[in-house]
Amino acid sequence: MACKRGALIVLEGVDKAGKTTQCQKLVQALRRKGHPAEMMRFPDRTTTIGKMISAYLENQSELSGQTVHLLFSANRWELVPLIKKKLEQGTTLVVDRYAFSGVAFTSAKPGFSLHWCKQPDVGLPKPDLVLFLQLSPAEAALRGHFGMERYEKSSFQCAVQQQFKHLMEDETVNWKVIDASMNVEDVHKDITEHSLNAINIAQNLPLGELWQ
Ligand code: FDM
Repeated sequence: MACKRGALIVLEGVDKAGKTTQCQKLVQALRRKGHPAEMMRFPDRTTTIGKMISAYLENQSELSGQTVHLLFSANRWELVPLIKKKLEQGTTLVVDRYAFSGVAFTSAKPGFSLHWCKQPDVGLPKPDLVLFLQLSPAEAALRGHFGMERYEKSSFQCAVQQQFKHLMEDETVNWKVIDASMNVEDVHKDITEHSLNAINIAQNLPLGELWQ
């Protein structure tokens, strides 16, 4: 008998919300409970496309908004065969950022519609659960200064937060909003509960396609 598939779980949120820490803690907790789990992150800066994205983010290269948007999307598409293989083998994937960051960040730039931004990612493996770590810009600012990368400015992050709000109106995606202002352990507990539930449901369902 074929094994039950793993779940595709995505963590999204603005900078400083604690996504990376929570992804790592979730993978460890799932493994302890006997669920094979692995972490992935986007952008994946290790591939050729990822290196172009990384140079852009570090202000070492200039690309048009359209170009970098398509590179971010291509960086996801190049990993789709691996994502599908892992899920089919029964491994749950915990993903730090996905197409939602792609759309929220580009559509926060002047002249980019949500509709245009979504198109390149239509048909990607659809997450079984998207956890949005909610943190107000004021609380994010209390967690320290932004780094030196291109998008790490509070005015831009506010615009990104607005775009995430629009994306969360889409009920075809299983969004769960998590209050990221709680302490690390309470956030972790919430996230783990939602994830275990999603793993249970996903094992009996086929993997969906995003935004179609
Ligand atoms: N980002 C991330 C995008 O603009 N589009 C995308 O598709 C993705 C996945 O890249 F500012 C932005 C979000 C962030 C930057 O992300 C790098 P990390 O998580 O800081 O590496």
